[in-house]
Amino acid sequence: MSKNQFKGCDYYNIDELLSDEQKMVRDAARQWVSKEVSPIIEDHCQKAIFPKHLLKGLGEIGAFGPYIPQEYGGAGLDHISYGLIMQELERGDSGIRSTASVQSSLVMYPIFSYGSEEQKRKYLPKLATGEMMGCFGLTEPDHGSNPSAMVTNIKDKGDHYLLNGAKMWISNAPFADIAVVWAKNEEGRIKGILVERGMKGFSTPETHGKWSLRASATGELVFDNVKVPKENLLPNKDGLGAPLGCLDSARYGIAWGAIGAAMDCYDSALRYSLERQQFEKPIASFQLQQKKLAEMITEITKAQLLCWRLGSLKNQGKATSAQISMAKRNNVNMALEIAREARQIHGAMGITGEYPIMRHMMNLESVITYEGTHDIHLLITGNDITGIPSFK
Ligand code: TGC
Ligand code: FAD
Repeated sequence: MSKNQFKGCDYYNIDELLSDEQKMVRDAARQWVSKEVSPIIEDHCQKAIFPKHLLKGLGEIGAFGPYIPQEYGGAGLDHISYGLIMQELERGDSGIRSTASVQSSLVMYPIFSYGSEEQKRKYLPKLATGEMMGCFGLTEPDHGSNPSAMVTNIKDKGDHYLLNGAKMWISNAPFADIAVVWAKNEEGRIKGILVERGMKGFSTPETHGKWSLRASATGELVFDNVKVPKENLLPNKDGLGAPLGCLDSARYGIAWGAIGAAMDCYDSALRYSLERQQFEKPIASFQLQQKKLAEMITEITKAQLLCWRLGSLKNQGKATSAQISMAKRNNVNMALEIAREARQIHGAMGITGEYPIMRHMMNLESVITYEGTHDIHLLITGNDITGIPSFK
């Protein structure tokens, strides 16, 4: 079976809700993924190699900072366009979407929203083209769901800060040129600081042995008395709300991205079930297989509508963090369930790299954990509707 037969799903004519620009951006990303990602991704995943040669193309299709204004090198697009790009990238592979999510929402967004004018001019244009790559360090070995307890810290030494601590599970860390790092100052206030590769005492060991997101490079950030110039501090926001604000943007992109992975699994399962014959009939003719396929397209359609509405609210500046959590949680879980069902429809073939299913399924096991776990997003909804936080 060719890997490039993908057709998008549009059961409810959602394309009619999209502008010409949004459809153009989506189609360009779709074509790029079919041409550049689909043919090579399985091999890179099997070998656990990040396809670094794709960075230039990601920059060219506007995947780095799609909603950052053009004067800073971004594409100046709206949030639905951003979502559609993430959807198409994750149709290719969650690891590729991850790289773009981190660069856009966790590196460019905080520099754009919390940075000085000099920081914006220095970093954003190069980040937009992929000439410079970034990563985002919030999670620590002992502080994942509860980042407020982080121990990484900065001390004011007059003309510089001294940074100590460690971050873990950091996407893009092994090759990033800069890291947006969240650390506590002497008063215990969380600050964002830009750490550059090459600073003495800063290292980024790679995390090996992952069964998930194998084509994404993950690593640690280790800070051993790193001297960071004062001008590298993000001056315009601090407190836990600063990193969590970045997560809102990334979680929003993931809600769309998960639809891409689900569409790829559905597309492959539908085609396979129509071609594969057992008991002298296509397996698609059996009610049990039709139930799986019908439920898949129903869930994908619901997820698309959720994201389209969320994107419209985001474009109006009205999307809440809790609404974003609901969409991230629902859509990633939806995609994971679809990947599992699609794997069964493909029978034994479903475990091979001949089809994208098992790769999506394994990737989604990370996606359901990072950017806030499935449980944490449920608790965010619980907090929002009851007014009672139950995290602690
Ligand atoms: P809490 O007391 O609720 O809030 C502290 C302050 O933050 C504000 N806030 C937010 N601001 C913006 N956006 C949000 N989503 C926000 N949620 C809360 C809040 O208003 C408050 O502000 P202020 O001014 O009153 O101080 O905080 P808490 O300590 O009780 O924690 C709440 C909880 C558990 C929901 C939060 O810590 C959380 O979301 N934990 C999950 C951690 C997480 O998602 N980590 C992700 C790391 S990055 C990553 O995974 C990248 S993967 C990238 C890829 O490869 O794609
Ligand atoms: P824990 O917080 O230890 O949670 C373990 C389990 O306990 C989960 O099921 C969780 O839901 C549950 N739990 C925790 N607290 C509660 C509670 N209050 N109530 C109920 N249940 C609870 N982080 C970054 O900062 N930057 C990155 O670029 C990044 N990239 C990542 C890439 C990958 C491939 C992965 C796997 C992770 C990445 N992360 C990154 C880290 C990710 O955000 C964390 O793994 C995630 O936030 C969960 O933290 P944890 O793994 O420490 O799990």
